[in-house]
Amino acid sequence: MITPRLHIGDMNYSSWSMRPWLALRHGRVVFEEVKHDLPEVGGKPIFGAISPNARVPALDLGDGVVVAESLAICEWAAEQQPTLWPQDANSRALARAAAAIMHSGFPNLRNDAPMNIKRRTDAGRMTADGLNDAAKVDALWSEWLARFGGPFLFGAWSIADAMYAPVVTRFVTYAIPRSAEAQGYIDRMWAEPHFAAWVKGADAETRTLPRSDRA
Ligand SMILES: N[C@@H](CCC(=O)N[C@@H](CS)C(=O)NCC(=O)O)C(=O)O
Repeated sequence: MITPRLHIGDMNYSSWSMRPWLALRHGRVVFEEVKHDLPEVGGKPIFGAISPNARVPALDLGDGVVVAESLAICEWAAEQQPTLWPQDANSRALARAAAAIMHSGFPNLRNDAPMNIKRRTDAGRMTADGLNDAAKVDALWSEWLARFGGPFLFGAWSIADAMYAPVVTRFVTYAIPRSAEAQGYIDRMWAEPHFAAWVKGADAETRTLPRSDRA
């Protein structure tokens, strides 16, 4: 088997890339990382030569097998390292639902507050719908942390945390109001070594995307 190759976008901006990168790192999967510049103008996926959905992330397993979609790549990582999901079946089902809720949800938060790890601004630029999405995320985090006792959403770190990691950065970038429970979770995520390694990678980048930095 060749070493799996994960195609990602700029670490400062590519929220979908961050998720499987974290899952692979937490799963101790050896992989190569290939970074691509996200386009200046969004909305026109340009990575057709890399992935079937013309987007990053994509995981190239060799022999023409290219896995698209962040959640599918996370699931591949969990096949290599099953502890990436909770071991109890009911907890695992809830964690999978949490990951799916993030993958398909919170469009207003995503539109209003694109991931930009290095930026610090305020929530004044966000719409009421975007702030409402953020409040829903906060309520879900608080519910899961109370139910599973932390330190991460479902107890031990899981793919659910990978899926919400970019949202953690958005709360910080845009100074989004949050509960004490959410603040504790943000602090623990930020201190976690693989999350910190991604942030360090973002900090080292010099490229800027005006559509995110000036908006
Ligand atoms: N549903 C996809 C979304 C992937 C996605 O939208 N990726 C963005 C970068 S974060 C992208 O490739 N954009 C390409 C473009 O805008 O041309 C997933 O979960 O992986």
